[in-house]
Amino acid sequence: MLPRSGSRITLSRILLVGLAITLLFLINRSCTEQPTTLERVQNKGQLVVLTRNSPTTYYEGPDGPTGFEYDLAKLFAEHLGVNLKIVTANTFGEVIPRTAHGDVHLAAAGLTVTEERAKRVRFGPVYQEITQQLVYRAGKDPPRRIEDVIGGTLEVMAGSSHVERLKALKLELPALAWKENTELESEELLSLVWEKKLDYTIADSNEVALNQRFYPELRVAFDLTEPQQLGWAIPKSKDDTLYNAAVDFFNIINANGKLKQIIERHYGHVSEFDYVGTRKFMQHFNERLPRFKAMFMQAGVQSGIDWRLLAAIGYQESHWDPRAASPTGVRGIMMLTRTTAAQLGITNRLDPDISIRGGATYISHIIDQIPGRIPEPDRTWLALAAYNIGFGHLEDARKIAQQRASDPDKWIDLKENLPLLRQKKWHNKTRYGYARGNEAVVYVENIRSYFDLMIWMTDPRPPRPDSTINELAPDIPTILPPVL
Ligand code: BLG
Repeated sequence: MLPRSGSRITLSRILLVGLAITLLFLINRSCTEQPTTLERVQNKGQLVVLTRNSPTTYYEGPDGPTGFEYDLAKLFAEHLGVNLKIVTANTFGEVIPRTAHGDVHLAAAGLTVTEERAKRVRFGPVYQEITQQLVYRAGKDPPRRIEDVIGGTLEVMAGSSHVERLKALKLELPALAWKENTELESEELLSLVWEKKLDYTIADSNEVALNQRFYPELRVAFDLTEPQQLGWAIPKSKDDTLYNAAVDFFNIINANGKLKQIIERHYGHVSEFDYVGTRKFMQHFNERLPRFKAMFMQAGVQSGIDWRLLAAIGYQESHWDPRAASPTGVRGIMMLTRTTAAQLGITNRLDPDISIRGGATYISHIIDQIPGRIPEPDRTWLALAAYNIGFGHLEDARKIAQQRASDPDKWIDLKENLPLLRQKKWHNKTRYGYARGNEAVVYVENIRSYFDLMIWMTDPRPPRPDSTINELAPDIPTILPPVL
């Protein structure tokens, strides 16, 4: 008997083990049949990216949506062969929780990689280095150390890496106090400092640099951190597919120079800018431009060029002074040379309307001469350099670029090569010879900055929400419904 019951037990054991194996096999099969995150993105044809609406990330530009993070995310979507769907966070504090919750595929929002955040999300490759900066308004005693801000008002974005930094500083300096604003973006906090409604704020160096052009009296007291890195945040998961695709993508755009180009597009003209110049620009915008605005708009319609770009050229040329004249006989609001004026059939260069229309026609002719394969905005930056230095010299600089194995179709590369037209070693080999190529670079970079300012001053900006200050910002804001 015993042996028989023993064999029954063995049999049922075998059956059980067999059943378990079958079950495991089925579970495993159903697991492997689940599409990966990357497959889901590709099947749906859509990459959903969370960002912030700010000048360093994503905003509506003159030609549609733009911004550093937007351009980067758009390129990633193209790399994956899918469309980009942008979702904007209402508050900065939402970004990490919504990403961690898996509401979106990734967040590209100017996020500093921090230890705290890395506990909740997975960071992709880093792409930009920033420092956190303490900002005040000129006219106040500049704080020299963090202790100096005690007693003043200091406000930072809730949920930001700036809060993390302040918390660390507070361990050493218990009297340090600040308010965490759940409503306002960095840009808006910077504007409050500028409006003297706030003594100090903390912002990332890239944000400060961009905003100093709009709020020229903003000053950096000191850096609060060593250089930190920005990276995309990806929901944590065992599935590595999207993360790996992002790693591949950054390897590619690092190697082919695309990342450098996007950085140049958004920040290239910023560091050169002179803040006294911005102040003057704003004064002239109010006092001088109104007389010529309709003329620029009309010329814009006729030439198909954004009137604000034409106004930016006019400002760089003459500070909107219709009687401007150079010692070599270049004249008028758009500073046409005698030869250019003759080519355009213009006899009175001092008439602002005639000068503006002439300048607009001339620049649109140059844009048409730039090889068709060169896309915007480089096309316009190259044309502007030619407006100033002459098409022949621009071509010379492009040939030099080619000889030096840099790209003659990219403004970022021409910026390096135009100044060589001053050096004998280079210009004696060119067709048109010596030219002040370095001035043409400053010329174009200034126009880029004036154009940004024109857009900023003329676009109706969304009303700023009331400064709702939350002393104890909740760590995790309410999770919004997922958008995936
Ligand atoms: C530009 C002309 C180009 C010309 C270059 O000079 O003027 N642009 C216009 O007239 C709009 O046509 O190119 S060329 O035709 O191929 O020779 C080079 O000659 C004007 C520049 C010169 C500059 N501002 C527009 O940017 C200027 O005012 N220079 C003053 C020099 S100085 O202070 O008198 O020495």
